[in-house]
Amino acid sequence: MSTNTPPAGRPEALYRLAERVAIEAAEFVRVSRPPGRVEVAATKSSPTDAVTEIDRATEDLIRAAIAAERPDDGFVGEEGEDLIGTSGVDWVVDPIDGTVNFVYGIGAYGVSIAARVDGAVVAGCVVNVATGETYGAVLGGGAWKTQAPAGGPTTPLTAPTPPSVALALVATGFSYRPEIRAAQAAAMTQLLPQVRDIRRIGSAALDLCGLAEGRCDAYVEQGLKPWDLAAGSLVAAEAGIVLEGLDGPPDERLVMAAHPLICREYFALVRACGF
Ligand code: LIP
Repeated sequence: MSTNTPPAGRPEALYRLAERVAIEAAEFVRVSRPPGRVEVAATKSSPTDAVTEIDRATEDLIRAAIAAERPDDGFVGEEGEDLIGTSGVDWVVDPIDGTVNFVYGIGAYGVSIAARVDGAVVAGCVVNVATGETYGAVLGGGAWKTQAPAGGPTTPLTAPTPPSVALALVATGFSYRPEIRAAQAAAMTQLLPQVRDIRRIGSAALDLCGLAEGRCDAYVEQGLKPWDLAAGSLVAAEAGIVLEGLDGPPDERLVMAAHPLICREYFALVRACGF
């Protein structure tokens, strides 16, 4: 281990680094985006799973900024190779969560940076590039939102009491793979008549931050990668939201999230609908 990196780092210090880099990266994305539609550089899991050169350049910026401060940390990013560290800290990063929105110019895409210590997320920051809003959380330290511009007033986030499952506004998303999407649509056909409505914003990180601030009441999605989930799930959890997966913590197979007052009923409904 070099002498430059503290062994694990206090969550608050890791958050400050995540926030600084996320704000810098979000500004890079904002100024880099050309007018109109952004060119797709390549596709990944399917022809609809797009990546742009700006996704790649943003992840490079984030990797370099974090390595400059903490050269012995690991890194798991959507667009690059995993880096195994020696400090016990690794960073889980989606440089642009909501890439399709970014390509089309729909104002819901964010930079998501989370820090893990020995595999547990302890700090997370999501910056909505289109609005400049910054969401943050530290494990056991609460969640908050900072209005644009960066450094503006910060508001603690506590998820509001939901009306009921039947009146819950549910955020969701779908896989890039057609065969999985078809099964998800079939399950959603069962769920939709039993809740207020759904919203498919196109960014899991912003969906989870939206749960924390009451822009929706519940969430369900399958197929999320660690970088889609890491920072936003900490913001939601620290705002009082309960998150569960298929048989334990949320993972790629299933993410369900809701306020404690409705989570048991909602989770049972989601499973009964076939998710
Ligand atoms: C996106 C997720 C979203 C999901 C999309 C996509 P990306 O991540 O944030 O919730 O529904 O299919 O996976 O690909 O924009 O980083």
